[in-house]
Amino acid sequence: MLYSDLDQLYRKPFFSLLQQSRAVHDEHWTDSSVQLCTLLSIKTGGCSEDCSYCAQSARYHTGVEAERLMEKDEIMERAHAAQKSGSTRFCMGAAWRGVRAGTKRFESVLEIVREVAALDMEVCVTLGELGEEEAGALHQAGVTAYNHNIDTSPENYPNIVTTHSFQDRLKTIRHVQDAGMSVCCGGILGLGETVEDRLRMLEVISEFNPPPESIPINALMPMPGTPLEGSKAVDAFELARMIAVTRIAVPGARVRLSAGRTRLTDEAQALCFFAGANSIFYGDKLLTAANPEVQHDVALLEKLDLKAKESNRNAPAPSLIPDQPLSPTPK
Ligand code: SAM
Ligand code: DTB
Ligand code: SF4
Repeated sequence: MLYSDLDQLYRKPFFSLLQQSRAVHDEHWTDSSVQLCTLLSIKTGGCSEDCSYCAQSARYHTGVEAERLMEKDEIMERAHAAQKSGSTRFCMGAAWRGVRAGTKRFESVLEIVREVAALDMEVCVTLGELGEEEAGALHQAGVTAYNHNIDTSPENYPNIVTTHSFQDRLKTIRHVQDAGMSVCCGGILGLGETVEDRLRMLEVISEFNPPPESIPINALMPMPGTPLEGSKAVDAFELARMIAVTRIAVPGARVRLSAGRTRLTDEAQALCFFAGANSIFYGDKLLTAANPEVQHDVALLEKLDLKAKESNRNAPAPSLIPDQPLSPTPK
């Protein structure tokens, strides 16, 4: 969707915007289900990159220690536990700039993916930059979706990260699409960006062809020791507005109310679900930061008459929209 259209939507009176996004939501999503995704940091800290929001960058003194890749047995224990608690998607994150085929580390990840995939959960990984070969191998091993966020507008990106570029992010996303995996791509609110930046970010994501399967909207968790530790909390109404515009711009995507829910009231979360959010991270921890307790989320979903989405490993990735250019474009 064009920036001017997104801007027009964003500036609508709050209730008209929510009414419109709710109508779009009801048209595309008939079963009021919420996707429950459990995150696990399989390789924590010590990252070479300088993303200024991230507790795992080696450049900042955040108290997060650099760890080795977690053992497969421990990961499987966590995956079983996630499944038992009702989660249907298991998302493994690694604090790496990227991965390379032929390395021991990549081979270990492929082995882990094969085992998790056998549990019949949707498998998502977020490992940083990928080339064509790595994307194909991950797909082959059983990854259903790859998370790679663009985080903010192309214009603001260099203010947030200097060790890789916005174009690098788009290239990886292209490789994920070419390999036939679903793309999970979103961003963060609260990095000091303008509303224009937020909508530019959404303009880029909403023009992806094939479209993203899921769009995580994170509210910054200000991590001690990072350059953004003192950032102001994201306003819940601005968050709901952004979710509503995202729902209208990409009706078929799961819009995930992601990091930052511990700082939202139940009522604010309900507003975000009404606006069109239909996915959450579920489990007491994100990667290094806190998330609401499972019991609390179960009770909240029950109060709102929302049910958990079933796992569907066999759902195809979103298809190309005919007569529209590929996006991101091949480089
Ligand atoms: N290293 C990989 C990468 O950068 O793509 C994967 C892990 S990285 C932690 C995944 C995403 O988590 C980031 O792109 C960002 O959107 C989100 N994230 C990281 N730290 C955050 C924070 N403090 N608050 C909110 N979101 C955060
Ligand atoms: C996404 O968009 N948010 C998740 C997931 N994708 C990998 C990560 C949130 C991280 C929050 C900060 C932390 O736990 O360190
Ligand atoms: Fe590394 Fe990812 Fe954190 Fe950036 S967001 S510092 S690439 S783990």
